[in-house]
Parts: sequence; C-alpha cells; structure tokens
Amino acid sequence: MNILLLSMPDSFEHMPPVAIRMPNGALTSLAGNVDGHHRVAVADLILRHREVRQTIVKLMREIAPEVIGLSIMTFQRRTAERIIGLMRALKPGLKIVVGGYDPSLAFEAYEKMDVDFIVRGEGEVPFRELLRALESGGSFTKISGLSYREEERWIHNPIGPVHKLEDGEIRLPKRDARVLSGYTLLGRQVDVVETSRGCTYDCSFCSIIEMRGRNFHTYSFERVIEDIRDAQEHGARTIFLVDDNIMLNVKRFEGLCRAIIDAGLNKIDYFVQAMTSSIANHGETLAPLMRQAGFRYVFLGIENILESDLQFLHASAKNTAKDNGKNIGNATLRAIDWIHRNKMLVVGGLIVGSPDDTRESIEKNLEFAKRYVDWPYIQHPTPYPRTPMTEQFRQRGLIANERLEEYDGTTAVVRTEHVSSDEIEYARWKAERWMKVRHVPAVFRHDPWFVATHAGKMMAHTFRGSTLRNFLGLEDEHKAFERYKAIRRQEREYV
Ligand code: B12
Ligand code: SF4
Repeated sequence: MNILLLSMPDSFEHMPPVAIRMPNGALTSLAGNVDGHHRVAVADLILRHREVRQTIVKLMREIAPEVIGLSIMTFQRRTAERIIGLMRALKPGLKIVVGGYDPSLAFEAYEKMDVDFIVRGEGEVPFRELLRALESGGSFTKISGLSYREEERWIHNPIGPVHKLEDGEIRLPKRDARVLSGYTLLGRQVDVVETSRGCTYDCSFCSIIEMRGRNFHTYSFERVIEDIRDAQEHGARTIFLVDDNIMLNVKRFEGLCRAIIDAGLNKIDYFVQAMTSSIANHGETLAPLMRQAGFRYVFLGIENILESDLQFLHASAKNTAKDNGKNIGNATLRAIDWIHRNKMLVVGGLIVGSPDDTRESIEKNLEFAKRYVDWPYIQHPTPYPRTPMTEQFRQRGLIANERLEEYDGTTAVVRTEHVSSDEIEYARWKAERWMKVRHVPAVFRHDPWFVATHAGKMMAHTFRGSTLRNFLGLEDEHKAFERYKAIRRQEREYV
C-alpha cells in the first residue's frame, strides 16, 4: 500500500522555523516498522509551513496514498482538522489514521472528526497490524490501542503493555522515507535519535504518565550507535536525543557517552534534555564525559526556582541536590555550574504562571534566567489533556483560554490567583527577547556563516511587533506586545 505520514506545520515561539526545523521521530519509526512491501513517505510539514496546502496537494498527487497518518500535538489539533478536511476533499476514499499525544489523550475530540482510526499510545506495532488488517480485510478487534468505528459507534481497544525496546521489538527508523528536505538547527542539519522511552517521575504538567505509565525502557547501545550513524549518513551534524528522561539512569547515560566516543561519533553536536538533580549530583564525572562525547546544549528542566512552585508542579524531587545522600536544596545552580565548567550551554526550561504565582515570584524566575541561562526556554503552565495539572487549574477556575491552537507553551492560557494571563505573558515576552539577543555571540563563534546570513531574520522574528519608537522609549511596550500577539494569531493560520 502507499502510505503518507505527516507531522504538523505548527511551531511555537522558541522553535522559529527560520532557525529550527526538526524532524518528527515518531513518523520515521513508524515507517521503519511497517511490513517491507509498503511504500511509505514521511513529510514533516514544518519544512513547508508557509505552503501547506500546495505541499499536500502535490504529495497526494505524487504519492497517491491509500492510507494517511498524522502525528498531532494538542496545539496542532485545529490545523490537523483542516488538513484532514483538505485530504478528504482531494480523495474521499482515503483511510485516515491519527496518533501521537493529542489523539491518545483526547481521543474523544477525534471521534467527532472525519478520521477512520485513532492509535492511542505507542504506534509501531498497532500501526503495522492495522495495515495488515486493512490489506487482508481482517478484524481490528485484537489491535491494541486502536480506536475504530463500527456501525457509527467508536470501539476503543485496550492499550497493551508498552513496547519492549530491549528485545528488538522495534526496528530502526527509516529515514529514507522522508520526502521533504531542509531540517536545520542553527544552520546545521539536525536529526532526532531515541535511546530510551518513559519516565518514573510524575511532574504534574507532563503528559508522559497518562500516555504510558511510569516505566523506563532502553535500546541497546549497539542499536543507538547504529541509529546515530544512520542519521549521520543521512547528513545530520546535530542530533537531538528525544528521550523522555535519558538521565533517569545516570550510569547508563555515562556508558552511552563512552559508546559515542568509542564509535568516533563525538564530532556531532548533541542536544539533550536533562534533570537538574542528575547533573548536579553526578556532574563531576558526567559533565566532562558529556563534553567529550560532543554534547553542546543541555536543556535543563529547572521548571521553577521557588520551592512552592516546584511542589505545585510535582517537580521537587528531580530538582534536589544531595551531599553524602542528604538533600541540600535546589540543584539548579550546581547543575548549571557543571555544564558551564565543561563548556556546554544551558537551555533553561522554566515554567511561570502557576496558580499561586505573584508578580514578584514570576519576576524572580525571569531574573534568574537572565542571570544564569544561556538560552531561555520559558513557558507558561499549559493544561494539556489528562495531566494532573489541568484538573487543578480547572477546579480553581483559572483556565482563561480554551482555544487549543494557542496551547503552545508560550501563550499564557491560564491565570494565577493574583496575576492575569496577559500580564504573565507580557512579563515573559518582555524579558525573554533580550536574553535571546545576548546569546547571539555564542552562536556566532560556533556557526559564523549561519549568524552572518540569518541574524537579521532571527532578530526580526524575535522582535516582531516592535518598532524603533519602542526602542527609543517613545511608545508603551504594551502596544508592541499587542502587535506581536496579532502577528502570532495570523501565523497560526497554516491552512
Ligand atoms: C523531544 C520532544 C520535543 C522536542 C523535539 C520535537 C520533534 N520535532 O521531534 C522539542 C524540544 C523541539 C519539543 C518541542 C515542543 N514540545 Co515536545 N516533547 C518531546 C518529548 C520529550 C519526546 C517526543 C518524542 O519524540 N518521542 C519519541 C517518539 C518516537 O515517540 P512519540 O512522539 O510519543 O510517538 C509515538 C506515539 O505517540 C505514536 N505516534 C505518534 N505520532 C503518530 C502518528 C500516527 C499516524 C500513529 C499511528 C502513531 C503515532 O507512535 C509513536 C511511536 O511509538 C515529549 C514527551 C515528554 N516526555 O515530554 C514532549 C511533548 C511531545 N512535547 C510537548 C509540547 C507541548 C511541545 C511544545 C509545544 C512546547 C514544549 N513543551 O516545548 C514544543 C512544540 C514544538 C514545535 N512543533 O514547535 C508535549 C505535547 C503535549 C500535548 N498534549 O500535545 C509533550 C508530551 C511534553 C509534555 N508537555 O507533556 N518537544
Ligand atoms: S521528569 Fe521529565 S519526562 Fe519525567 S515526568 Fe517530569 S517532565 Fe515528564
């Protein structure tokens, strides 16, 4: 069968397509795990985000798909629905399958859409089995995590145990299936690689627990090295490790760094997400190894620097530093210090706007980011489907905006007991732009040609809505903020 797999074009503030266009790891993994006789094409629509309609029409003509699969996050739901409508109009008999975080956790919303199947949870095995059933006219009843229609009623099969990564159940991703080009991270071709899945923590804002339970499964180092090599052979010079929580087993991660070094794959730039506690408590051995393995940016899940906020976010445990087994407080500064001492850069993941936040507590976090992180990645709590945090915001009546296309993390859609959502977002927007400017020299030292050719566009993006009058102090910055929000609203009209 001909199959077309799509990821959505929607991006958010900290991932401007002018500088960052990453592939979706789920789609190539699905492509690598269907039976070999299918012809699968993968198209990441972020690569054509300003010409979505034309790209879809072209792909439908060239690939002539019988089955379409869409990977969707919550803030992309509206775009996905529009794309589904467009494809249906182009080819009414298509089988349309949706998967990923939003269809898994808000499947009821997709029952009302013009889709044929919803795959909830991990997709490789269910998608393979679905194609087999479609080809042979077989039954859907035994396909785990599959939702399908039967006489106008939706049937939701139970989700089976999570995939065992250890025993080779999941084959390598198939990067050859990609039909669009242009992946980039600050001028270098980027790819994504997974080394594990799952997490045993329970941060209240995170979708992972409801998605797959609290567990941790790992791929063998041989497989990971083969995957990195494959990414490199496909042109990647930067790799984002997309594991949910790679730092859960620090010894294993150190072993992985050694395996990368031994395989001579440490000329690649690596980006990784990390818990502050792992880096703080093991930094002495871990951080130099990471540097040697090629790690360049460490995305630190700081979440917040105030204990009360960490408690609300259920994120105290992963942010605790220890000395001789004793808790000695917040791990963030220690973690940042290890990263900087080893010449790596900190992407500071912070969340501001929790229910009890005041102007002062928000400002404290923004000040902290200004002082200590290299690249800010500050977000607002966002009530994604079926997270514990969503329930709490709902119960306290603090959800201020139900337009899901704005649930992109940098649009404040909730308010606190003391501060309005607009004020929260304004404070972040105002502070963060200047932090980004400050990071330009570091990028220039690493990739001078990219900065020389893209700095103008990047700054225009960061400061969209602002004018010379703002910089000269002749106009209230709230006016620029309002213009920025209007531009952002327009940007969200992808189809
Ligand atoms: C890595 C990652 C990123 C990376 C890389 C993204 C990329 N291009 O791959 C970066 C840092 C860029 C990123 C950014 C964002 N992310 Co993110 N990210 C993740 C993370 C950690 C892992 C995702 C991943 O690649 N997993 C590996 C793949 C193989 O697994 P998978 O995606 O789950 O796919 C499997 C199934 O879902 C299913 N499936 C998926 N698609 C499809 C499609 C079909 C047809 C089928 C059948 C099955 C299927 O099968 C796959 C294989 O088993 C998750 C989860 C987490 N623990 O936090 C969050 C997560 C997906 N991100 C999330 C969000 C919100 C964002 C942002 C909006 C804001 C943010 N928090 O940073 C931005 C938006 C990016 C953009 N488009 O601009 C949310 C989504 C919540 C939701 N309900 O929508 C998550 C769940 C985190 C959370 N808050 O809980 N993210
Ligand atoms: S540690 Fe990371 S992956 Fe684990 S629950 Fe918290 S945010 Fe999610």
